[in-house]
Amino acid sequence: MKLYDNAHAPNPRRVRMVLAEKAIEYEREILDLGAGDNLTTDFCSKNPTAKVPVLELDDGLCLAETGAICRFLDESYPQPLLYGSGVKERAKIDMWDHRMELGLMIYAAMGFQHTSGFFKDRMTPVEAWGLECIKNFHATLPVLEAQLSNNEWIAGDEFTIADITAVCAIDFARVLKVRVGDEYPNIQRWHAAMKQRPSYAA
Ligand SMILES: N[C@@H](CCC(=O)N[C@@H](CS)C(=O)NCC(=O)O)C(=O)O
Repeated sequence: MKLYDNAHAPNPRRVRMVLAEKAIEYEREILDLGAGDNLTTDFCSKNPTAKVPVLELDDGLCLAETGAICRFLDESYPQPLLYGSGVKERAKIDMWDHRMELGLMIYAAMGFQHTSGFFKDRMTPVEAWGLECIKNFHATLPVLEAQLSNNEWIAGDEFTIADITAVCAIDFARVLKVRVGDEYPNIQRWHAAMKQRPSYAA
């Protein structure tokens, strides 16, 4: 399988971390997003929304949307299981993964796109919206802090996909000068644990 990737973007990193957790071998093609490598006809035939990541399987099927790719990998390579087992556990993991995606990842991405102008050749940045997104990102941190004050990992006792989604969003938010300060000791404790995992370097 082949991953269409970018080293700085947070969503492809989620997929790389899942691949690393499961020790899956894959080919990698790095796209320069600033130069518009993702806007070519060839790449858009793999993903009509012109975004990375895309995972191209050996039979030619191209999967896009990070959550769909990660779930596909989890079901195809269940060791270690990142989306849980059993109806309730899976729902709880999904709930936290969605909270991390909607409350951190999307706001970090929108904050970046609308305040940096990095993609102004292909979108209209609205700075006020970008600043609002950064505010909303900050508003999710107390929710995460409370959860981690009672749980080792975001969805409970086990490391899951929600931890991967959250760490990719939080690390990416550094570009917005967002730091997880001392008012969030449990997020700091969790982040230090994330750094210990070999997949963190993916
Ligand atoms: N909903 C998509 C979002 C993917 C996405 O926003 N990818 C960004 C990098 S993290 C991208 O390719 N941006 C290039 C562009 O907007 O031109 C997913 O979950 O995979």
